[in-house]
Amino acid sequence: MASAPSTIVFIATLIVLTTSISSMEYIVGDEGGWNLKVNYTTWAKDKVFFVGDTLVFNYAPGTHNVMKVNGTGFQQCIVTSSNGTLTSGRDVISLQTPGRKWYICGVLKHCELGNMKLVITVLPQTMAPAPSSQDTSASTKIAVPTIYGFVIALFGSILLLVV
Ligand SMILES: *[C@@H]1O[C@H](CO)[C@@H](O)[C@H](O)[C@H]1NC(C)=O
Ligand SMILES: *[C@@H]1O[C@H](CO)[C@@H](O)[C@H](O)[C@H]1NC(C)=O
Ligand SMILES: *[C@@H]1O[C@H](CO)[C@@H](O)[C@H](O)[C@H]1NC(C)=O
Ligand SMILES: [Cu+2]
Repeated sequence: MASAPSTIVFIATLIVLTTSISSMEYIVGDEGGWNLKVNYTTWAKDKVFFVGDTLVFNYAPGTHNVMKVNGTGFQQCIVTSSNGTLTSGRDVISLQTPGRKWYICGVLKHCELGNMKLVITVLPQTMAPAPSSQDTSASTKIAVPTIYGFVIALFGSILLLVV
């Protein structure tokens, strides 16, 4: 009888710990992978990325690649030297710093004509609101307080159980 509440507290604590510590692995484009005909604006729209998360780009090796570029390179689809280009077909990118990140496919005109380009905003690992920046999208502004509120709510329910 007495063990039931403590079990719930234990599970709730585990949930809190895993939601704040665990990192997410995102398959870019989901089943569509890194390919032509996938809208990566739509794919990224409702996702919130944090430092420690990883991106996985899946594609048939040789058909595409992954290049990290800056904002200008993203806008204008500038294909730079092959240094730093990922070509394995299962390219894993660890998001290690907060801020805007831009990726394009450097094969032929896939970026310009096929829209093979991905831009995301990576938030700091702490649940604190992101530092003010002009290009923080509306969805991240909403999503951060939501996660924050979720964690607060969990802590609240633990307190209720303990008392
Ligand atoms: C991708 O989807 C967005 C809306 O999520 C839309 O604004 C944009 O035009 C689409 N891009 C293409 C190339 O269809
Ligand atoms: C963006 O990258 C290009 C190379 O692709 C470089 O020439 C340019 O100076 C960079 N711009 C900024 C603002 O870093
Ligand atoms: C970058 O490319 C040059 C030649 O294009 C090569 O000599 C150099 O080793 C490459 N650097 C890395 C880190 O791959
Ligand atoms: Cu491509």
